[in-house]
Amino acid sequence: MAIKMRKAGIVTSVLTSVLMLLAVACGASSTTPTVTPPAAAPTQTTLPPQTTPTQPAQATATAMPTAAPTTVPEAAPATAESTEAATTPTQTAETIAPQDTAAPAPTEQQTVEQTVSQTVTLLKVVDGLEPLTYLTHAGDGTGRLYLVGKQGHVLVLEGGAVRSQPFLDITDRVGSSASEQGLLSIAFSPQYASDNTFFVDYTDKKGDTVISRFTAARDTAIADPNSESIILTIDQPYPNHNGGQLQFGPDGMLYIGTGDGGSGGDPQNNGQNVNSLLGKILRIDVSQAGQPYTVPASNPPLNNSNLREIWAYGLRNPWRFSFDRATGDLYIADVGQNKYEEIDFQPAGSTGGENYGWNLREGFEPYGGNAADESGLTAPIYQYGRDAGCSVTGGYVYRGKALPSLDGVYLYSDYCSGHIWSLQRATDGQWQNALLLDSGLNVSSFGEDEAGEIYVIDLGGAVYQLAAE
Ligand SMILES: [Ca+2]
Ligand SMILES: [Ca+2]
Repeated sequence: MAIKMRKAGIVTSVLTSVLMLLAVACGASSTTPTVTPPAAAPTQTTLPPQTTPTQPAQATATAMPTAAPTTVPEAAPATAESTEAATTPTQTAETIAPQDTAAPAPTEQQTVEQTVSQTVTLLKVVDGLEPLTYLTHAGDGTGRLYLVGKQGHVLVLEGGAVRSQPFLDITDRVGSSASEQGLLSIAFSPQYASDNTFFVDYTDKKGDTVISRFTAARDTAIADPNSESIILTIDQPYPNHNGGQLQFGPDGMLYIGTGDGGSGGDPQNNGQNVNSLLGKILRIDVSQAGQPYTVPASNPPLNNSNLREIWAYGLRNPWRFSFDRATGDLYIADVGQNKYEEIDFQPAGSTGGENYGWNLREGFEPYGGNAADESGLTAPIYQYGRDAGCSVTGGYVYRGKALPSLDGVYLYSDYCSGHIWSLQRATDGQWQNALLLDSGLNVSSFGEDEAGEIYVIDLGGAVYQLAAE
């Protein structure tokens, strides 16, 4: 009943978002909308026109102290992906597709599913907001939650209500016209209590990726939009696949997810190109004042690439990734092309350099006529097909207190199907996947509060908390 009520409450916002989205992280393709956009969503309107890219800008990266974003040719050709369709959320039951031999099909998932599904529900925290892409906390003991709005606001959720004054408003520089563009995530410095610093990842008015440092007044939770110091820009050849996740690792380094730049099939081969920052997880040190960032000497050398920021590669659009706060393990949810959504894994203690396969492989399968050779590639720990969704939304390993049965379980969802799943490694080392619940939402992201409780973000502008039933 609770879920039914929630669905009714978000109909309008879902309709609004369905038009522009296709899946925030997806890669999902341009399909003619089947519903009419409410007039009140002027900035979230059109899907990219289906034109064929002509001269995509070369993806390059520049480290800049304080300057304005680099300029690129007015471009951003539209996406050209073909077979992914924008669909309204479906409620199809999960069927676990057989995995390849690298990850044998779980054998006890039914048991896990029953145990978990009886204990978990979603409680609505707030709705009716602008399109949301992320939620996080500042680690400062205040209990405040920060809601990231696609158009360039960061809102403060305090005492169960959203404050009228935003934490940050950078709508003047965020470009969010395409479904995967906008303010995509923020991350507070691990030393926020002393350095008042946080970082943002957005696409600018030209569609290029900008990663910036800002400062805030911590007591009032108000950030100065003029405090922006751009630390990294990445030219984007296409509007989609912009990555967008920032996370500080347990090592204090800032990890950045970048998409392959976009279009479909990675036409520039950025994922496998260690001389491009696209299609990667980057790892940089932003702890030193007075310079944009430094590259940790411990980053892996990759074929003598000069781009030492690269930590891992072969990714398509790692829209969301996170670290297990207890173990330091890294979970990367990489949005698939036409067939498979996948969860990638990097154990704590990794020295980096993993090649997650794109665009040689999609999930466990060869892609684009490539040979089946898996040598040197890191396979996913799990994949699912179009019967279960169309755009994976990575979450977190649960380490809160409210749901002890989920301790150590990785939670994730799919933007299109709204299913929320659990994934955990059994004592025999095999990964077990189970359907936790059907949210009925367009899950754009998960978020954690300081205590490790988990929130589910609907792109339509609502936040739910995962709770015991
Ligand atoms: Ca792009
Ligand atoms: Ca892969």
